[in-house]
Amino acid sequence: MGTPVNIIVGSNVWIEDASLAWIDGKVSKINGKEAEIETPSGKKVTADLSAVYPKDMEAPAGGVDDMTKLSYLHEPGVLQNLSSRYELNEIYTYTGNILIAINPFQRLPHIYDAHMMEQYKGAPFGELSPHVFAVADVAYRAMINEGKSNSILVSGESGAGKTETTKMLMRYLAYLGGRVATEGRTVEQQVLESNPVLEAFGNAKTVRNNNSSRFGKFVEIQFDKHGRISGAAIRTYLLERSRVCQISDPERNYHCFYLLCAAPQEEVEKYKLGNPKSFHYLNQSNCYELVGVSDARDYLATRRAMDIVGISEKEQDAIFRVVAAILHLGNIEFAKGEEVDSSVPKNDSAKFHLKMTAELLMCDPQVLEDALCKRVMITPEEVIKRSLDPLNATVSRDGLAKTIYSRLFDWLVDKINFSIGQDPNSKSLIGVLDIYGFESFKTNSFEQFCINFTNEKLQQHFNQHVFKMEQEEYTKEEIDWSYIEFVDNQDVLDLIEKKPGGIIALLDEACMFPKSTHETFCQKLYQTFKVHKRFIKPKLSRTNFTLAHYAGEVLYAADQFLDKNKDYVVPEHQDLLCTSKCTFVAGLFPQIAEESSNKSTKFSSIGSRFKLQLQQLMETLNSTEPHYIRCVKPNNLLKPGYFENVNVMQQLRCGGVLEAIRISCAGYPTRRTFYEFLNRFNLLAPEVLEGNYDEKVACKRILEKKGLAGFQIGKTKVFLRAGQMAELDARRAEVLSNAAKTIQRQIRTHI
Ligand code: AD9
Ligand code: MG
Repeated sequence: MGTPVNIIVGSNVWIEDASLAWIDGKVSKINGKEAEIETPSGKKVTADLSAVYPKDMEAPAGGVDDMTKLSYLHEPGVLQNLSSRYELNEIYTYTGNILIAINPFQRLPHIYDAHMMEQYKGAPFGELSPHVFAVADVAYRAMINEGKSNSILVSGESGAGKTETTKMLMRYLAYLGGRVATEGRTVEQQVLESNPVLEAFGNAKTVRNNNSSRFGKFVEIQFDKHGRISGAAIRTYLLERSRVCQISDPERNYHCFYLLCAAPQEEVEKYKLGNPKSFHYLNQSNCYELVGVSDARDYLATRRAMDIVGISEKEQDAIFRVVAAILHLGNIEFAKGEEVDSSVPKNDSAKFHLKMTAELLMCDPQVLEDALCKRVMITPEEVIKRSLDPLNATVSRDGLAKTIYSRLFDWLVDKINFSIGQDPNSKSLIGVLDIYGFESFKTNSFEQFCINFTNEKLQQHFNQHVFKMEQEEYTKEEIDWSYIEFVDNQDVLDLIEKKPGGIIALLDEACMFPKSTHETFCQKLYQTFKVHKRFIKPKLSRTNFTLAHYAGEVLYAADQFLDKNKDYVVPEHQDLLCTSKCTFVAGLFPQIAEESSNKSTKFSSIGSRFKLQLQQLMETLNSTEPHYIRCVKPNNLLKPGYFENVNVMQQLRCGGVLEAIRISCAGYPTRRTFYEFLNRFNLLAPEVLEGNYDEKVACKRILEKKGLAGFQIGKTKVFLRAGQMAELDARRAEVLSNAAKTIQRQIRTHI
């Protein structure tokens, strides 16, 4: 992405560096294609001339607020700009219309207060410093003025600040579309208070973020014809279920478990809770408390937020009773029973927790024990009760915990949606998307596969919007345009989601076929995608595969793909809970009418359902005008003040930010129809329009007369290079002010 410039001895330049990404220096010698560079520390390095970039010595010390204003546009320039701004706590920077937000990891004073909101309200985009409020404001104005739905897509890796950014956007939209001085539970207040509720049940401390969202979220805020918030719909995606029963040090389970253990004494006693250390689902990790967070206070805050979003006292009690039940459930350990391969609660403690679980879920303890330890097999001849060994009984127990928890989470989302209410007459909406960023760990499983699939989809949306649409417009207008290359990811998407033959389809097939194992599934993948350039079979591995994603290669371990893809509630669990005496619990497990006796036809998979959800999301997004916010995590210490170059660079590459910068500068960012152009600028050369004229020719002549070059004339529009519009506007202002002076003079002479 370099600008071809002459590099000579004495030039100030940037060169690549393994640990700092880029370092600066002065060229001391040039030998053929190689340059010798002296760094400020006195070190001498040689580098290929093609890898040496000029450094802008005139660049303002505090950086520029829009990357497209950089005079030398290349990676080191971009990085330098962001880092010098970050040092001054300027965490926001534009790249054209894209907002880059770098996590400050500290509360910056006043930048989100009421006064700030007031300032951004209605201010033209770009007039004030870059800010999330400015993006929300543009979306809101566009919606009001054009009656079109808008969406704001927030992306970035875990801990980059997506959720915080989303909350700021929602707060600002609630400010713009709220009813001033209305008391009580307003729609906008409910929309805002849905956040703490969902965070209590869907967020957890991970290594990457102390408050990591373990689900994706799309909030659709509906507005009435006066621009006031009139309803909202929250859609969530793929809650991480495995966390309920499996955590590793130093992570935590979902916040709600710890909040409940820190509840007022009478509640803790009512549910026979106590120290989180005594529960298996929590004590697999040594982390119980979070620095700067009071679980006791958050418990009360969550209760208050639940009140506001319309969850009744009775429902809240039932919700926390279910949360407590899950903790007790996790403590039911099994030992071998008398019969071969059977199991029974291990000891008195296990029996106590079994009794507690049954009591809290309001179901029969014996039926609960059977549901955990036995399976009913129906053959054409008879009904057989088969026992599970302790290991399988534990798997059954964990399965039950995950099912109950995910049903509880879905219930919360439905309830919030119901109580906020949808506005059927809403003409336009603003959607805010806060979804997990690209993930690549040492071992990656089905969750990462789905997450990365999401990111491929969103990347394509971004590509289409920023790149394809731009280029299509140029092609449509038949203007000369050498195509900027970008990596199209349609091939990865096909590989994943094509029906038939994509990975998800093959996985579903494997799940439906009783004899398949993860090995046979992988063999099938290896065979099918032998020559696919995005699919790599690692040498020596029989159960792993690598996908070349747009953001890099990710190695997936397929050993749990089949299990995790099965969207299946054990019938014994279903029967147990749908007959619970607690209407809330029974309501989480509605009885589904048997549609057909053939169960295999009713197969549903997490992968396919997720794919469908994503398709719907993309359809919604495609019907809106998108705005993008790219969040960046400056360091992995989660501390203020550290800006890790290599880390940030990697994130900018993954998010397509660098390509976006390149295209907005290399292309023609400003365009006007011939009519609009003439209307605005004919006064620059009125003689051009005298007599018969052709609009297109007239536009061209005005531009030429004003000495501009590099612009393009399309079929219906004029395309201007960055900065040219400003130049024309300045001349127009000059002409107008001269004209005004002349008129004043004439008036004066007449008096
Ligand atoms: V994840 O994919 O859900 O794990 P996010 O959502 O991208 O992740 P989050 O918004 O939760 O990250 O931000 C992580 C932490 O960074 C927050 O808990 C805050 O402590 C901190 N943060 C993020 N943005 C800001 C901000 N604008 N001001 C102050 C911030 N602190
Ligand atoms: Mg988040």
